[in-house]
Amino acid sequence: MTEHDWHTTACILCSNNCGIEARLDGREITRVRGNKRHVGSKGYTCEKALRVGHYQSMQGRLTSPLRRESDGSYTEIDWDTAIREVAAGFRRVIGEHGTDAALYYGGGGQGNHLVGAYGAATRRILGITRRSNALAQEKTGEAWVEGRMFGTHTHGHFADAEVAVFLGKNPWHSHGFDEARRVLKEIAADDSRAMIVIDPRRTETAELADVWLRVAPGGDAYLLAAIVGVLVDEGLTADRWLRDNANGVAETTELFRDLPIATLADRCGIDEEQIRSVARRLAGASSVAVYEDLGIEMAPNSTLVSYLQRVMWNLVGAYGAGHSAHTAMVPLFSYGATGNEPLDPVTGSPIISGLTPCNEIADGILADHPNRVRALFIESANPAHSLAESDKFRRAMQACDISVVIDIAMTETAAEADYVLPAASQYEKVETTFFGMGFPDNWMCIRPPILEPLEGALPEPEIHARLARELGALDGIDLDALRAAAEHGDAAFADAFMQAAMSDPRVATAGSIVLYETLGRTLPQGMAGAAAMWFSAHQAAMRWPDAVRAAGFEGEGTALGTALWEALISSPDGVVFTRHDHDAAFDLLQTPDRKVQLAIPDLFDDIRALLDEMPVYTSAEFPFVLSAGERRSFTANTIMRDPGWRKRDAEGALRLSPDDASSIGVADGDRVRITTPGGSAVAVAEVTDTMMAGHLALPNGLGLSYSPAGGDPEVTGVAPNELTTTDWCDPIAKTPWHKHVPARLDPVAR
Ligand SMILES: Nc1nc2c(c(=O)[nH]1)N[C@H]1C(S)=C(S)[C@@H](COP(=O)(O)OP(=O)(O)OC[C@H]3O[C@@H](n4cnc5c(=O)[nH]c(N)nc54)[C@H](O)[C@@H]3O)O[C@H]1N2
Ligand SMILES: Nc1nc2c(c(=O)[nH]1)N[C@H]1C(S)=C(S)[C@@H](COP(=O)(O)OP(=O)(O)OC[C@H]3O[C@@H](n4cnc5c(=O)[nH]c(N)nc54)[C@H](O)[C@@H]3O)O[C@H]1N2
Ligand code: SF4
Ligand SMILES: [Mo]
Repeated sequence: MTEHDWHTTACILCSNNCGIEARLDGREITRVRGNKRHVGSKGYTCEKALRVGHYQSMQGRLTSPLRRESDGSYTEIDWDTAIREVAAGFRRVIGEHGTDAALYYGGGGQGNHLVGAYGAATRRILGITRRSNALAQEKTGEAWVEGRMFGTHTHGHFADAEVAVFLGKNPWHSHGFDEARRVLKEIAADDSRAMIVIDPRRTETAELADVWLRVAPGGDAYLLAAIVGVLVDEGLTADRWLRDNANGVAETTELFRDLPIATLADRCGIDEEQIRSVARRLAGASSVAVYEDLGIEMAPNSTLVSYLQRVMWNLVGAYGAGHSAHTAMVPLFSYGATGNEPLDPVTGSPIISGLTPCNEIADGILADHPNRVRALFIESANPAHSLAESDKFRRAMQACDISVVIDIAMTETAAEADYVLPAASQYEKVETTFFGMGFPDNWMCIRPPILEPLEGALPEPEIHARLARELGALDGIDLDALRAAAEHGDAAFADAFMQAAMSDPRVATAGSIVLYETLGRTLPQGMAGAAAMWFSAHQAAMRWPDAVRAAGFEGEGTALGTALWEALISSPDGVVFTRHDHDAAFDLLQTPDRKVQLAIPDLFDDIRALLDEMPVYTSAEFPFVLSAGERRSFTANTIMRDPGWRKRDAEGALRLSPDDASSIGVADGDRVRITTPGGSAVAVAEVTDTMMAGHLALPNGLGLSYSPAGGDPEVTGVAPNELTTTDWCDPIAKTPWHKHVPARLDPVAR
């Protein structure tokens, strides 16, 4: 690769993965600009992409596999030794204690998901059935609701909906759809459209809103029940639409009839008239799109709120008009919940979408139970920092017989592992993400590496392939024959691969690794890891042939899949792979009768209980509510370890209202001690009138340790999960209430 050159790639700092062009100076990304040719982002970026070079050039990249010795120190070992010992270690634990004894955590970040396709093969080879990842501390409640109502995932069309509602979501900073800031400004400037923001904080998005509902923290269930109550009470429901397109309508609406709206309004802290006018605006709109996110998914009543907001927009007929299900080249996870989810053998909690609840992983390991987890396989995730109650997770890792972490850096999680395997960075290997949720158009982008892997590090597909070989999973598979077929073109390879998969179960088990070792070897330099997507491309063509053709691909059967695959593998600007008509939304529903199932009777008692006495989670000891993990201008989960990437808010300030600041006697910039039931920390205070009295916010992703060149490790800011506890969570999905942590503040002497 040449120096001083622009390379087409993507920003990896949030799920949008905006297309960028990066200029390389040796191995450093020195300049970044938006890629105007990119099918999704069309040149858009936010300020974070421009500083993504701090990811690629971070100090302390891992360059050798490491083994932890009995004194706790790490020894560098060669790759062959590492692969042999990790394979033997997992095999031994599973052999002695059964497949329940191992858990796979992670499998992808914001910009890398090919990892997950290869990790899945390793899981199948080892027989690991337990798994989890960050989705099981945010989206499993939503998935439980969506599975019941739609049998699949739905997404709002914010770019063109008449009314856009952001519920505990600040897209100005957190994005979540293409060109978020441009779209927000467009809605704000258009008198015929409306933006409704439901958030206790006057966020950057709230500033642009037509209606800002300043809900009391944790009050969303009351607010949404009230809006639904008004829709029913004032006869604003789309009755004809509901008759044609939904089941369970009468039994659901019955619950909301004659609700005391004034009482609910009082509880959520919003004026009854404002609630009524919002309900009327929703009912009068031709399309409504709602985005729920962590502000409700990590707060009291989270699963219930996920349900109530969907009752709201379906009662006004917004499925297919602002929302719809969508295609997915690879589904991020399953949205097929039925309410009869299997229970975890140790903790008894439901395994929603196949994922062990994050808040219970540590307890499941530390439990004195014969089926407890004793082996942890972690990749592309930093759970010792990102999961509730970090100290408990660290203890759980230490209690395991074996743990392995695959990462690019010595993270908080890697520092607890028995084996640490160094991965190539996201600019040093082919990558993609599985976050595509577009409708009527959906896109996917496979991006080639722009750099060689750092010496000593390997791309994950190669790590998994080596593990598979060591475990004997490829023995007896005629890889040469498949490779030869691949040389003869895609049709020949498709024939040969399908036949091999049908006649030999080992081919299906090692799936993506077989593709990597055969088709992958025939792809251009650096692209072998993309081979896993070959199967997905063919599957997409089989599932949605008309939509794939409408997106511009030609052919029938395998030929259509080949056309799509060949475009994907050679289009770093991304590919629109399905194009639907708007009215195809109902074809994509996965319910048996292709109708919305409005009723989830399991939640009806919780709705009735909203009229009981309202629970209060604060106390005299902990009078504040802390939102632990806010998204800001320079936060990006724990992807950016170098604090120098932040142009402002260097330490990640604790935000509080002027009233609270004066009552406890702190000024802007002072140090303040925050104490919760889980722990205590000192932060720098930012006094801001965007905060409501009684409400505090700390950013997400701070408190990482980093050693500047030649220096000692430094920790900047507060790690939010030193303040959280695993028992503080939703009763159904066990998702944490990080946005509602009771807290106390004390000034720190200057
Ligand atoms: N800059 C940046 N962008 C990111 C990320 C990042 O780390 N940094 N991470 C990405 C990831 S993984 C995710 S999941 C998304 C998350 O994206 P968001 O969910 O949008 O991010 P948050 O800032 O955590 O929370 C959203 C809002 O919830 C509000 N909130 C707090 N308590 C309540 C409440 O009780 N009710 C309501 N209605 N609102 C409340 C907060 O004030 C905040 O404005 O962001 C993604 N994008
Ligand atoms: N208190 C509190 N906790 C939270 C949140 C909150 O709001 N409050 N937010 C939660 C949410 S929504 C999420 S999504 C999670 C995110 O937390 P995690 O799922 O743990 O993910 P990341 O922080 O994105 O960490 C990604 C890891 O991948 C590594 N990495 C980067 N590139 C590569 C690569 O190419 N290969 C490999 N193998 N590794 C790589 C990084 O070094 C990092 O260790 O945090 C959650 N934790
Ligand atoms: S952080 Fe900004 S530039 Fe990067 S993917 Fe997200 S929205 Fe795009
Ligand atoms: Mo997330």
